[in-house]
Amino acid sequence: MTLGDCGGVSATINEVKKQVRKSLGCGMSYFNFRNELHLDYVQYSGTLPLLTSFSACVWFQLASSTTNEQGSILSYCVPGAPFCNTILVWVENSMTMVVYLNDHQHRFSDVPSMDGRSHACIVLSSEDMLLHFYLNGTEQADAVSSNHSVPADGVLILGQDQDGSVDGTNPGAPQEDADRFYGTLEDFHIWRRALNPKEIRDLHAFGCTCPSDAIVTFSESNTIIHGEVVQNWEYPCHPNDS
Ligand SMILES: [Ca+2]
Repeated sequence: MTLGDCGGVSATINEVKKQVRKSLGCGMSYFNFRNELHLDYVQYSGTLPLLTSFSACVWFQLASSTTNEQGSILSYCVPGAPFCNTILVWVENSMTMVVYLNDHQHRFSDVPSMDGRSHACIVLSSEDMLLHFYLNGTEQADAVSSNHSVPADGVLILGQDQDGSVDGTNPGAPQEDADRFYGTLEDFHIWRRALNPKEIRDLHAFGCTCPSDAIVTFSESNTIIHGEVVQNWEYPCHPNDS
């Protein structure tokens, strides 16, 4: 077998893996935020509908840092909204995740360490009016959410917040290095409903199987890379192997 053949076989295997994964409902994406700069972030070019329930899930790994580990996993800015972090999922440190929803802060602290490769889901449910935080397949905490309506047509970004756009007139314009995410994000998805506990357990346990009705899945065609974020669209299936 020649080297060229090896490359061909490898490409075919990757294509098969891609197709298998797609058939299981899991688009694959991998982003490595290597720099601690506001210039590095990932933007979704698609649009989102009005959300009264949603689930946002991602695998993440914080890069080791001598200073701190804080940073924005995702932000969603609706033009005209005050402070323009209509949704913000923020790692404060390896034991604390903070979620802003319509500018209301929900703090989930004293959770098991998020130092290793971890799987997080933020679930807003219009049935119980709660915001739920799951880590590695298990619900850690919930919080009462007073405002359950997330407006449509915002700007979705991974790796930075958007409160640099104070009045929402310039969404998608991160400005602060301190708010960057430093590490890797894999397989980010949003569903327009509250996933049930078993679905989230399975997401964590079987990394390649996803409920097929996600409304946001990053792909090469809907992703705008800013700065030097490394992207990989053929990242292998990674179930709970950290
Ligand atoms: Ca900011």
